Amino acid sequence: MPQLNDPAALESAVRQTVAGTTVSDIHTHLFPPSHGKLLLWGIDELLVFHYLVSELFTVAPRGLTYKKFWSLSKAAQADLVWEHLFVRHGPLSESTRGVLTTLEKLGLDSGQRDLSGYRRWFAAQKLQDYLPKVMKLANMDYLIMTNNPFVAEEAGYWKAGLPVQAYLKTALRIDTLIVNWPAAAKAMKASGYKTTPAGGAASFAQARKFLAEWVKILKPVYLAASLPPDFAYPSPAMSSKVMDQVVLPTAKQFGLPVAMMMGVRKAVNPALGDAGDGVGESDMTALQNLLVKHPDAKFIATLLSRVNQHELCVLARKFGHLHVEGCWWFTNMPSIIEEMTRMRIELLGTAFTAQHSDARVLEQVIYKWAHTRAILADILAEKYRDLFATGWRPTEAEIRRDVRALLGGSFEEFCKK
Ligand code: FIX
Ligand code: ZN
Repeated sequence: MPQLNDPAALESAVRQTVAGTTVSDIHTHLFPPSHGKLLLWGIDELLVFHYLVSELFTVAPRGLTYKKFWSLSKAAQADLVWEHLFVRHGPLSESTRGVLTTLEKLGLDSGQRDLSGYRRWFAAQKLQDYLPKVMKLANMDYLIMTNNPFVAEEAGYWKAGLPVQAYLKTALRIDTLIVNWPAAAKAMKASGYKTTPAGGAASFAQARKFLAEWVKILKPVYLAASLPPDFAYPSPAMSSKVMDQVVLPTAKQFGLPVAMMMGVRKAVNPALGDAGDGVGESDMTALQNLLVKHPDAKFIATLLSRVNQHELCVLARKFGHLHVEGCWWFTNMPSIIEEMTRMRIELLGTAFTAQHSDARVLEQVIYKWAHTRAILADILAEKYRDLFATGWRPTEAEIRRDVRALLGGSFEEFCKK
């Protein structure tokens, strides 16, 4: 493959490659269509996505209490979001713009502002054809779900052994086990495991048995847990014991990475429901200590606070068994994606995963990837321009290799390590 010797040809190759490279979406909250209402899709779900609910309450009239809002039908909630965040105020936020990008990519004219027309269009979609259509629009080869055995409804669907598309992969979500052992012990006991709220060797052995059962059912790509900013390791807390005696032995036994999603302040405003979580700067020594103590494990990390991002990159330079991924949640905003992605390329080259969608509603993968691709294209055009200035001449194949690395390739290499 010839080297690219002309800056303009180089830039166009970079932009075309970012636009055309298949993405593997390694963190979502989507579900198989066979798991019923768990899979959220359609315009009303897009409008009542919890990011937009919290934004609604930044402008809603005082008379709209949380209680009143939650008593409304989903369509009535969506009407309020549309009225206040799109009609009465410019849809300039990332979440409002995302809904409009999604409509545009689906071939609907957001300029018409025709919510009832959009509703009719979505109502006419048949999920078995629509799901692959959305995957294709986002140019995704597979996505990884979030599968929580401590949510009875989810567990029930998995135990029923319903059909699941091969391109819907799983992640075994174990927050409860780590941050709320008594609740986890109670739930496992209800499933027949001899676990006690006090924990201890026998209980932890039963919890390992529980996880092994779910590894067999889900065949997960990784184990995952979101953790509070003050998660400490090692510590006298039960969470530290569970990491050492349940989570890490299971991860090593099955060769599964442990995804540490750090920095969530759960339910800072409980009245907002899923929209009520906040963010806090994490103590990164917890992750550092895990890396030092468990060189034979693999850790994936995404941090919720913008403040932690530089330290995370430096940690990933020190430990090859740490893989940095995604601009998570409150960092999944263009200005922060730009800053984080530049920093990560400058510190880690292509040895990280640039993004995940974190989609809770199916069609969000369309806008989240469209928006990220636009940012990534600008950054990489500049980075390859800088490379060109050194006299280095990349080939188109090398550009394809590097872009794919950032969009799932490095993650797959890391998982195979
Ligand atoms: O813990 C998580 O996986 C978070 O991404 C979610 O809890 C959060 O509500 C979300 O969907 C953010 O985008
Ligand atoms: Zn998530």
